Amino acid sequence: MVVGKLYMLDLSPPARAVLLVEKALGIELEHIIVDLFKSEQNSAEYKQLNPQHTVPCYVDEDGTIISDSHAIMAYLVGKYGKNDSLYPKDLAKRAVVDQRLHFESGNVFPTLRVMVFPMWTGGEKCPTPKQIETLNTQYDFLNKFLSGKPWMAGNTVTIADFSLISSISSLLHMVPIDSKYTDLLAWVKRCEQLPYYEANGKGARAFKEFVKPFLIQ
Ligand SMILES: N[C@@H](CCC(=O)N[C@@H](CS)C(=O)NCC(=O)O)C(=O)O
Repeated sequence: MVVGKLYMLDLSPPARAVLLVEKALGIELEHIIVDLFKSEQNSAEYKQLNPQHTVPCYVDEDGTIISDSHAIMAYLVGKYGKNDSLYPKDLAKRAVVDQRLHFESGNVFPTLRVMVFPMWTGGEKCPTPKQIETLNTQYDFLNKFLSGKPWMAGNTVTIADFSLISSISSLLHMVPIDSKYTDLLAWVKRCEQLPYYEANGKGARAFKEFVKPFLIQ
């Protein structure tokens, strides 16, 4: 049974994070493609749903409208999860997940956006030395967040992993992860082995092809 509508595009990392939650929860969402190449996100109709004109945006069966992947993921787990393991109710555990989510939202995704937006709109090449430096600092933080644990917030997979793998599996095609970040590289492989990983994998491969012509060799 379809429980809501997801406005999305496979190429978009935050949209893919929600696709991972959909599969992990075993729910079904109606996928409505918003073609960013045709600027469909700027239509009056879409801006009515999401004035920020970004994907993903979610419309629940009860009419609730939510934009921003992090908010959508938390909502879906709260409403449709059989338990709270993907987004724990325990305050201390939740705070760790939230910190990782905010790190994605405030640090990692903006790094991706700064590289992709000029490429998208003006055909600019990337990554610049500064962008490489910024991203390596973020890889370093993520490696430290893991510090030997299997998942970003500890021993259990959470929505923090879905959020971060959606952007990291895209960024690593622009700035490869150095072999010294062993925990981070092992985490990427672990994510790829999730039974529902293809929800992100398909779009991540499309992203790789999209950025290829714009990479500074
Ligand atoms: N923090 C937001 C980022 C959403 C976002 O910026 N999406 C991009 C695609 S990856 C977009 O829709 N850009 C179109 C625009 O800004 O007009 C989220 O997690 O949902």
